[in-house]
Amino acid sequence: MAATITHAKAPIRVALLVCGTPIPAVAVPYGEYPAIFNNLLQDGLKELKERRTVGPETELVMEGFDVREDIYPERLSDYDGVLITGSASNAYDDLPWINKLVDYVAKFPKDNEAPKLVGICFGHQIIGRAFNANVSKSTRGWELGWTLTDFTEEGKKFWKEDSMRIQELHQDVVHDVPAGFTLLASTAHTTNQSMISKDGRIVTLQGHPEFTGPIMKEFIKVRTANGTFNKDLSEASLKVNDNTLDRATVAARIVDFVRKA
Ligand SMILES: *[C@@H]1O[C@H](CO)[C@@H](O)[C@H](O)[C@H]1NC(C)=O
Ligand SMILES: *[C@@H]1O[C@H](CO)[C@@H](O)[C@H](O)[C@H]1NC(C)=O
Ligand SMILES: CC(=O)N[C@H]1CO[C@H](CO)[C@@H](O)[C@@H]1O
Repeated sequence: MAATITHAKAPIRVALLVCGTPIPAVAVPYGEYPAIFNNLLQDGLKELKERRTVGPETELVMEGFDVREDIYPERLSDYDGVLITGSASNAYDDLPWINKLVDYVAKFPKDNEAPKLVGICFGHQIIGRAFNANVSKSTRGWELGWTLTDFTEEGKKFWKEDSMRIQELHQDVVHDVPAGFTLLASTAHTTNQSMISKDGRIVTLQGHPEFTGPIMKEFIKVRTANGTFNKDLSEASLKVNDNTLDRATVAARIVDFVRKA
């Protein structure tokens, strides 16, 4: 910080509830989820600065909390947003840390001072479960890699685009839209790709805006080698792996959603 007189605005503060650790082929070159999500959110902030939605001095500070180790933010009012990551675990597993997270989301404060809540993949499914949606394995198997996701009319209003190109890496789905939520996006594989709570405080995404093409390629390679993905699925997803993603647009919308205007 320069020792000049500034009218520093408080930074945008995000608590990341870390629910998993990426495979070593991803974690070694790209970092664990705190680093990967920090990159995403900083790209979103950069986009908002380019659009002059926020001033050039605006900062974003992200802190990670490993909820698998029962570590949660001490004071929620310290944060503008709380973001729940992906995981190799299943959102419907009956494990103490997962049950606690579901309970935490169900009781998440909703007053105007409370942070906004964002769920990505496993986080989307945890939010579905917390609000009594049926979360279980898709009958269609894996949805994998670069995917064009269509927005609903409500989704076009929220995301301010007609569609979203995003990475997918899941076989579990939220089977219905829970009461109090509105569907924002769908694909042929998974109807419930994104939702918003009717009070406008919770937003979810089934896809992974934090995964770039090179990150996704590592997941595909490792899980094809160990038999999780069959050859056809693997080849189909590698073929579209270098396609353009709407990473900055999605990241900017997430940052804009959580920040206090
Ligand atoms: C959840 O959805 C799956 C797939 O459609 C179905 O098999 C299962 O019975 C449903 N569970 C509940 C509790 O509705
Ligand atoms: C394949 O690798 C992934 C990532 O390491 C792991 O989550 C999954 O359980 C493995 N599956 C098998 C069948 O070994
Ligand atoms: C698997 C799936 O996509 N299920 C449902 C998602 O939500 C819509 C709207 O409630 C249902 O019609 C789908 O069947």
